[in-house]
Amino acid sequence: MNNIDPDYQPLTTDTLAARLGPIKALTDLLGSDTSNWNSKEVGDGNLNLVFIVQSDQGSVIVKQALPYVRLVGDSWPLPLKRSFFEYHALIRQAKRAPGTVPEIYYFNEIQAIIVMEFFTPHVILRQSLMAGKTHDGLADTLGLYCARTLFRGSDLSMDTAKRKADVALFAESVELCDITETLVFSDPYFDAERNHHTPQLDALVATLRNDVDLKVEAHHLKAKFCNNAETMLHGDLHTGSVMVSDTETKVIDPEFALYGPMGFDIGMLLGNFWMAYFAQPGHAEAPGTRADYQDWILGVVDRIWTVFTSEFSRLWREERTGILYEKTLFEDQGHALASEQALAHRLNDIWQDTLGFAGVEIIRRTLSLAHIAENETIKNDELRADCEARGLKLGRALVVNRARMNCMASVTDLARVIAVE
Ligand code: SR1
Ligand code: MG
Repeated sequence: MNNIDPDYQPLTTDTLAARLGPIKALTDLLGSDTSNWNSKEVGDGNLNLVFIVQSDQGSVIVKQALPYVRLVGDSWPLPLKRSFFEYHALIRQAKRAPGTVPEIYYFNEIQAIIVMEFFTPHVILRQSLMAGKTHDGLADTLGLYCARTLFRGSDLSMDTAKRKADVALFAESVELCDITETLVFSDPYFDAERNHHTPQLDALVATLRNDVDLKVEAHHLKAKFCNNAETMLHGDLHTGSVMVSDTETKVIDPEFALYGPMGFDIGMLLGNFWMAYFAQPGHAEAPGTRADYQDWILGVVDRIWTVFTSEFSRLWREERTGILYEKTLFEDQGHALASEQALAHRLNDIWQDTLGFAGVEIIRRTLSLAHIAENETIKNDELRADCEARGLKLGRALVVNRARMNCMASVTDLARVIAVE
């Protein structure tokens, strides 16, 4: 269903200033002389229009949803209401993890427009990972962001009535949820119409599609994604949803926000770092020159998990006010140990989910519709297939063996072995 309001009009660089000029929030930032506004369309994602609008007074991002999937065209309609879910996710994330998401200046539901803070000189993390750049503080910010948004959006923290209302609100995001259910958890495992892959991977793809253990585990993960409304997720937390400068890390684009299992966001994030790790030979200045950088990526992954668990544990001990594992039944009854035991169990569940969701993310970014620039920009087909095959090997191991991998070091070691074999 895609009911488009008759007043909806996509913006263009020619019409933007005239259409947004009357809005006070924008004139406050850019000045009222719209002839001085300069707009550039920079959207390179799969779905939306994105404009940078600058004047000599300031700059903003104007993001507008299109009524279809930009990656595919108008043959695949998509509701404009995703802009509403992105807006609601951003205002919640701003409260739960202050300083990590763009400030919103203006929202128009009918036009599906969000005007928000322009991060400059930041770039999309995925581009930086291809260029071999390091960023101080990246892992810490991402680990804190995950712990704070996931904990504070759950029944560990939220007022139960508000949380139930929120679950109902985001449950309306049916079409975007369906994209994830289909593209991440189903399409990769059969010859779906929208799939594509590097031809040199034909034999490996056929093997994976006949791999019963993999299919069963991928579907256990799909059941968890569909049935476990544990917290408000970003829903699309890959390295294209992170912006970085030398000193700052920001998280953008939560239009796929929904209630789901905590491990989904962290898993997608780590899966994208592991794919960037395996893609480095495709971006190396000369063979073998990215080894130190690959180590840096694995260090980032390790640190994200360490910071996540440490902050999640702190929140558990200091901020647990929701209906789950109530302090009155644990610490206040003199059962501090029970509280720590429950925390350890929860973290272990999140860890196993994280590995599994990382694995399905790696597999879908190689076999399904939406791939990643780290691999797509490797011009040499053999080299690209080689990088992708290594990722797939790790992805399969994460999905199938996640219950037997009990620490990050075991995953890091496995990634290192796969990278050189
Ligand atoms: C049709 S949309 C394809 C992918 O792009 C988005 O960023 C999500 O990752 C989605 O799965
Ligand atoms: Mg996006």
